[in-house]
Amino acid sequence: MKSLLLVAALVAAGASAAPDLTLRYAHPAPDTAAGWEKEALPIGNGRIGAMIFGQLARERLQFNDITLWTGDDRAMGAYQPFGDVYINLPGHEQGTTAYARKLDISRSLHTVSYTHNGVQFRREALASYPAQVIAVRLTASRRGQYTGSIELTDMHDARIRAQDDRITATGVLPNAMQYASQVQVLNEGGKLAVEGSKITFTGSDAITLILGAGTSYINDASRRFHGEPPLQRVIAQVAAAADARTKSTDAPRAWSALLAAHERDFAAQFGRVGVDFGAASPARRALTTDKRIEAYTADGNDPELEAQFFQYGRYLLISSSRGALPANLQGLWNNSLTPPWNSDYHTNINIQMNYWPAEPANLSEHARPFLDFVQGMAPVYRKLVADIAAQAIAHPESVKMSQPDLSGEAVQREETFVSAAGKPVRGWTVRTESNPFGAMGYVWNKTGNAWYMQHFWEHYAYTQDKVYLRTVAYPMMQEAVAFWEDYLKQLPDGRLVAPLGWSPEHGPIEDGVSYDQEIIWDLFNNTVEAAGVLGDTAYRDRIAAMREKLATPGIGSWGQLLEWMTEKKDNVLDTPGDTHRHVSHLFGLFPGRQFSPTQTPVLATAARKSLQARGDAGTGWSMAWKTAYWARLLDGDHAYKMLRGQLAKPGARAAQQSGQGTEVNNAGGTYPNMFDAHPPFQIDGNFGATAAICEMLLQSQTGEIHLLPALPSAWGSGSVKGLRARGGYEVDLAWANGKLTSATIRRTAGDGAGKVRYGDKVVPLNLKPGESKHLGRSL
Ligand code: FUC
Repeated sequence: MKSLLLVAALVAAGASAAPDLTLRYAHPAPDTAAGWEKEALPIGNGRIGAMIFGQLARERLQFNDITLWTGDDRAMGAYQPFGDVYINLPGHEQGTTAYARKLDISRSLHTVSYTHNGVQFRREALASYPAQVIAVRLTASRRGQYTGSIELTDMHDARIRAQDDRITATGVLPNAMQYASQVQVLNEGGKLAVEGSKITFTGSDAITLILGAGTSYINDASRRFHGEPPLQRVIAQVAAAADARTKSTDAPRAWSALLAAHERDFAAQFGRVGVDFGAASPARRALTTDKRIEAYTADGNDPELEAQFFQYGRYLLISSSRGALPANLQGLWNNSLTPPWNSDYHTNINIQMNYWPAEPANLSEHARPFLDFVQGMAPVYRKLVADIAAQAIAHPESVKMSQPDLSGEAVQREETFVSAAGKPVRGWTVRTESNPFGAMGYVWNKTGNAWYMQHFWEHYAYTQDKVYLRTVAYPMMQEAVAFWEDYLKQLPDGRLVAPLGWSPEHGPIEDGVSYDQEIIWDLFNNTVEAAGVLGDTAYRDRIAAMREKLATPGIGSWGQLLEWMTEKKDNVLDTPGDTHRHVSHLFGLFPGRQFSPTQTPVLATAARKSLQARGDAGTGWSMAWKTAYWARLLDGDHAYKMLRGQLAKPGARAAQQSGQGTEVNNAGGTYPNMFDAHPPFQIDGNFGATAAICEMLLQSQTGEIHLLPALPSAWGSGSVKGLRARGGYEVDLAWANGKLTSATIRRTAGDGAGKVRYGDKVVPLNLKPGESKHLGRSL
């Protein structure tokens, strides 16, 4: 009876079966560039990864190492594709039935299965973090069925040779980066032979492939980013994975050891967060993912697909951010020698958005590659700024200050980095584009330094790791503060403004643009809090006083939050018809915390006005950012509308404009493989969507743990477990009929009291690490 009641209560609370976390398809991804981008499926261990096509007669794993870059400390270069592993199985393309291609994102396992000549064939593939290899296992329901060959290719003319059961590629890029890859072929039954640079197998029962890859890149400016040659490391990784325990290779055992260690490792991160936004219909569940996205585009109604999209962002972050470099514009998946925007590190939204989900979605350690990247680049950036300032002081006549361009796209300007007192500014800053050797390009994005610092602060705010704050984050934040202390300009009325900034990719270059002002406010505000935590009170008070002198964005003629200090009168900028994708002047709403409906309602109302005017359609990342904005404005239904548009297939805006009556609106959208479309594929939209969904469910930026701040009516009943809140908390929530039914808050770290908000009600929270509190529907 008791258990029946419990079941009834769970059903009432909307607890359904855990959402299906497997992407599935009934056909292979075409072996074309479009097939790669929209249909092939990604696996990755945070450093190396592959896109898998699921082809029958010639399976392709296009693989990458996140450090394989051309360019150097001057030339941007581009993130490079590494090579491919081909599995040739001649004849398998004909007469195949029961084909299924799947990616289970809760296990990080890719499978292909099909029947051919009455034999069931199966392939599994994974990218292991513990073993640092990619592994593929091919099995069949009958013995002796595998006859074919393995090829290893390379995109940069490496020397490739096959010997015994291994194929090895080694090469050097023009920038002197060394790289190596190796695939080992383990056969069970039948025989292996070397044929040129291929390995053939005849009549084998099963085949296991172990792929290793690496480069000599090291994130260390003092070594000019050149580390050890990778070949010996790659050989050792492959050998260890091929059989960790004995000298004679035992492929089934090697595979099961690899699989078990991989699953344990992956589950320990992925499994921290579970979501349930409600159940989809059995008819929807029966669809393959591509068809499901189409059905969703037509009528929504698939909370499981939304849950999958949320978790896909977490899957992609674990898979592309756990190595020597942070996730780039495509995470770590790239098939092109000339990828869009070099698949680089863009500083005016893109790299930051990649890391928005890391802390709230309980993947804090996956923020480290980004934080380490910033630390690693800082010496190069510091020297660059110092050199520019020294040059400007020694040769003032050499400084070419070009006119700000009022037409939209800004011209390149020269910076002096000389303070009003005629001295070089302290610290460093960034341009819009950057590579992993310290080279930067395109327009200066000077508050990029302060925006980066937000991530250092947030890492502390969520983890409450004071050693990290004191030894890593605080000194970095203070250096960024010093830069702005030296560089801010005082207006005659005493207000402080950032000189000559650019609201990203929009409008003129001028003093005091809102984007800059808000990011500097955020830096000062976080630094004030950090100084408070560390007891640095004199410094804290000085920075707090400076924060108060910063010019705050004004409110314009139609109630909008001004993007520039003065309202533009050119009939384009600052009009209700301006739908530019960057909405950077609302930074203070998200990811900043300067504006909020509860604490600064006037500014929040102006932000809402601006956001409404910018419209819902946008590129992938733009839509994700707007989703988060609506969540911070506590408008769950509008946030949901944005999510609906982003998760729809690309082209919905065109459909809407041509009168096809679709409710959804996007300029990006989601490809069949669930990669976000800028378009083209750009991963920030995936990460931004995951972060925005976190903001719909839980917020903590104002000092309160705000439960279900922007729950959309579409998610009537559901639950979430394991989201993180600032202050060292982990939160589980359940709701029914749009109302909170229970909350469990666990404290994992930190000290001091907190507060919990649901709707208008706020209650105090006093937890020590290890303690938890359960709250009911009325807190
Ligand atoms: C910024 C954006 C573009 C694109 C590029 C990689 O410059 O304005 O839309 O996302 O980064």
